[in-house]
Amino acid sequence: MRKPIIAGNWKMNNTIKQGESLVSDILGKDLSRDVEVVICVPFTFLDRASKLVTGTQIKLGAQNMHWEEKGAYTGEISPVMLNEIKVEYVIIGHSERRQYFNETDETVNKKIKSALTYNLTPIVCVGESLEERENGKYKELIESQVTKAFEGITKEDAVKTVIAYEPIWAIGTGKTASSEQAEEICALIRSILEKLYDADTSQKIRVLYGGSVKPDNIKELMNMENIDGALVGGASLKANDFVQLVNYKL
Ligand code: G2H
Repeated sequence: MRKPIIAGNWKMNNTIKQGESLVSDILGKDLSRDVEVVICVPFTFLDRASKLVTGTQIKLGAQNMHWEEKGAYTGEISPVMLNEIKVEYVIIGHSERRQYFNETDETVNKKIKSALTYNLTPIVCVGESLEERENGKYKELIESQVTKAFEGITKEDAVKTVIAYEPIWAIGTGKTASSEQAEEICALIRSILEKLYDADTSQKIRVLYGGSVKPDNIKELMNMENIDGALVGGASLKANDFVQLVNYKL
């Protein structure tokens, strides 16, 4: 049984003050115990957020990290620094990082390995652009992204990861992939994992969908066999919406 995850990706939103108020609004409501709840907040809020969520059901994630432990990498944050403030998850290779900050399949692979070394759970993002979807090459692209991301990673480590399928054309655009489209690719990802490892390993890895997930489409998505949760941007910035997503079963 794969425990569902609802992970908020705040992106570059919320000052410390705004973050405190959002976290306290979320914690003020009942959250389903059957769901793993994660918030991935900006670096400036991580330390404060870590104190706020300690002892609660909410787990903390970063939105990026460098693969090295320390060194001359101006502007970067290391896995050791995330460990120090009890961060448990880290988003790796979000399409916005691939698109605006030159992340490649190679850096994604290095970051996943490093996250695993430092006991952080990587939420590995993959997904195709509109052009790739329209030219019909999207399945090959997903296969290549997943294969390169997991290169050199053992199955014992692979089961500790989470994958998020985020079609770029559905991110922040209000266009959601239909639940069937999302399921098709999440199932494909599982079959790629089966090829890379084995059936048992592929059944253990949680695959999330991300891209304009909202309270009114979460149920349909979660009903799909291969979708184990959601990586949520916009709707994670409103306490009511986020809590409704967490409580999708209720
Ligand atoms: C996709 C998603 C969260 P949104 O980037 O990672 O954002 O829900 O705003 O489309």
